[in-house]
Amino acid sequence: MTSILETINGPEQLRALSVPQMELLAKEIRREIIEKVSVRGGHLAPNLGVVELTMALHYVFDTPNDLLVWDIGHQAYVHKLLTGRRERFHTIRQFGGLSGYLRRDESNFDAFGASHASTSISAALGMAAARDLQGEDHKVIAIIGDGSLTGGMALEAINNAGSLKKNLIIVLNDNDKSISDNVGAISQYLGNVRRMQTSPSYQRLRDMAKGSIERLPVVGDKAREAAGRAETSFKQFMMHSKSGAIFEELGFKFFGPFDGHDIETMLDVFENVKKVDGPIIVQMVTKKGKGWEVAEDDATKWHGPGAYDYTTGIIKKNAGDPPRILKCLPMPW
Ligand SMILES: Cc1ncc(C[n+]2csc(CCOP(=O)(O)OP(=O)(O)O)c2C)c(N)n1
Repeated sequence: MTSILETINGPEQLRALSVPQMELLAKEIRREIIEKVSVRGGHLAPNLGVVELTMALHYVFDTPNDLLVWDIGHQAYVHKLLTGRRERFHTIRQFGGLSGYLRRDESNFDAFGASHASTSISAALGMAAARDLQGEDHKVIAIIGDGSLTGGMALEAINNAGSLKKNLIIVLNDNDKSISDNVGAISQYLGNVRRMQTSPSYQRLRDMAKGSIERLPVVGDKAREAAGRAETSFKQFMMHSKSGAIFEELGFKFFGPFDGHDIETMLDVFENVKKVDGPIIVQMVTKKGKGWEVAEDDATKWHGPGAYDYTTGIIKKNAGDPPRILKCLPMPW
């Protein structure tokens, strides 16, 4: 039987799926990543953590016209699987194969190639400035982990973005981890954010959204059902929204935290933030290693393992054949 993943050649096919189908696809994607990465190793746990988040982003935003700017790019395997590179996925991190990070010459869905941490917000802000100069109106979305958010370049970009007020969406992939456990004040603050009260931005968004639901022309059962669904999701949106006061004071509208594994919630949240102007931060809480018990239990060990046996969850001492590049390079003798 054909899997859903085998039918996905780009985001168009993803956008035609229902939420239950997307949930099945999430399982298939995890299986594909666990199996293929086992051969030569790679960034396993970060990718297992962003399966639903990546699907929701490609579903809601008009990629590649809207620009997804992934920080580092080590967590972009799901993005690759959804953007026409599924059949070459087994070549990842091998000579002549797909890059383990993002490359603009590999796909027009790769808006930015990095591999260095903390670069995405700066890059996205530059893209937003270029967009405005050219009179275009696409969205620019930076996706950054809570570890990378603590890097100097990210903080410099926050400083800049909060004052320039350009339309820019920052999705904080908050898994409470860097390669190992996070340390420092920002990490502690983000933990507190999860326990804080409703933000003023959230209230503004709720009022705006409520108004737009009431104005929806309800014709026929399907439309009525859609309006009902939207109303329920706004209620969920309300309940979950907490305040990122520091970010609000720095000029951002802050939404979240939301469950970064709940596809339906994320579709609603991204649909809603799409309508909000100015710099925005959306906090999505994810679990590093999600969906594979061994990786969930020790996300540091499984951040970037070498080759492993996925039937036993044992990392191999010897990673198999030497990298192909050694066979291709001219020898110096
Ligand atoms: C400048 C720089 N320093 C260190 C690294 C090594 N590095 C790769 S992934 C990573 C962890 C990033 O944590 P986070 O942004 O929270 O992403 P997660 O892996 O948790 O999804 C680090 C530090 C890097 N890529 N670039």
